[in-house]
Parts: sequence; C-alpha cells; structure tokens
Amino acid sequence: MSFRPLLVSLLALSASRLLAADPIAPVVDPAAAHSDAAHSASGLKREWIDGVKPSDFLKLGDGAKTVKVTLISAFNEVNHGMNFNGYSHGKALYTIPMGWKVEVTFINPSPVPHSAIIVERPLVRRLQMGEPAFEGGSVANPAVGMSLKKATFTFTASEPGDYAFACGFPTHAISGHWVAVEVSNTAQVPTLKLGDAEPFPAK
Ligand SMILES: [Cu+2]
Repeated sequence: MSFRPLLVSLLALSASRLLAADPIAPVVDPAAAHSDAAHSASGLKREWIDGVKPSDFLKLGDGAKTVKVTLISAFNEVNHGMNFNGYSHGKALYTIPMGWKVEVTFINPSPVPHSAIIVERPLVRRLQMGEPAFEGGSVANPAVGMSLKKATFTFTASEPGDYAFACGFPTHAISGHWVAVEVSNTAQVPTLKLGDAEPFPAK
C-alpha cells in the first residue's frame, strides 16, 4: 500500500473538517510535530519523570485481581518522545491475567499532545485508533490527546489475546507510539517485560 496518497487525502479531509469547524483534531505529520521547539526539554514537566523507577510502571492494586499500570508518554527522547515509559514499537510487554482489573494512570509531561487507549494489537497500524478494546479502556477523547496532564482509566481484561496500549493521537501509533499487552489465560500474576530484560512481576 502506498502511504503517501492516503496521508494526502487525510490531510485534505482534516482541512475540510477545520473549515466545517469540526472539533476532531487535525491530522498532522508527526515528524514535523516532534521536531519543533515544543518538544524540546524546556517545556517538559521533569518533576513528573525524575525518580520514576521501572517498578512504578506495574504494581499490584489494592483490591483482589487488580493491577496498577503507569504509562508515561515522552518519558525520554526515544522515538521523538512517542514512547510510553521509554519504549515504542511494542518493545515493552505487559502481561495481564485474564479477568483482572487494570487501573491505568496516564501521564503526559510534554506540551506535545498524546493519549492512551487499549486496542487490539493489529490496530496500531492504523492512523486512528477508534474505540477501546475493553469498556472504559482509554482516556477521554484519545484522538484529541492532552498535554501537560495526568489522567486515569480502568478496564477489565476480559478476553485473552494480543493488545496494545497505544497513543490515540492520530498517526502516533503507526509511528510506533505503543507498547504491547497480552491478556493471558495462563499467567497467574501481571508482569512487565522492558526491552530485552527478564519480565518482572507486579508487587
Ligand atoms: Cu503520542
């Protein structure tokens, strides 16, 4: 598939939406959006990142079969900031036992808009993410994104399969702004694998 004609038609579409005063965010070229001064370290809320440890990304929740996930976009410069916790393109993997409740805290310390939504993994190749795979599984208005904000959402991982925590801002997921999620009917405890490291369990 040729990508450029699709992008051009989408840009035309977003221009017509703007003319119609449609509130849907315009599609932008992520490379351009991430090369401007807005993404420089100056605008970043460093205090939301400093001191965060890998074990903060996955913790047992207070209730039974409940896990807390923290997703920090623009955690570092990896993939022009289009990462969660420093990982892009599915290079981190959350494994969630089926039936567990997942309490997600999404943090975007950057002035560049991002969001978080759980989707079936093949959807990360699309320009827009649509609806979450599980009821409640996204921040509000994931296609609009938010900057310099924190948000929470909760869903139950009710179906086994391959999913992703993706950024719902148009074109970000296809640019690699996603990490992998597996909902497993054999895992006993949630785990997180970061890059090539051994997975560690929620505590
Ligand atoms: Cu993003």
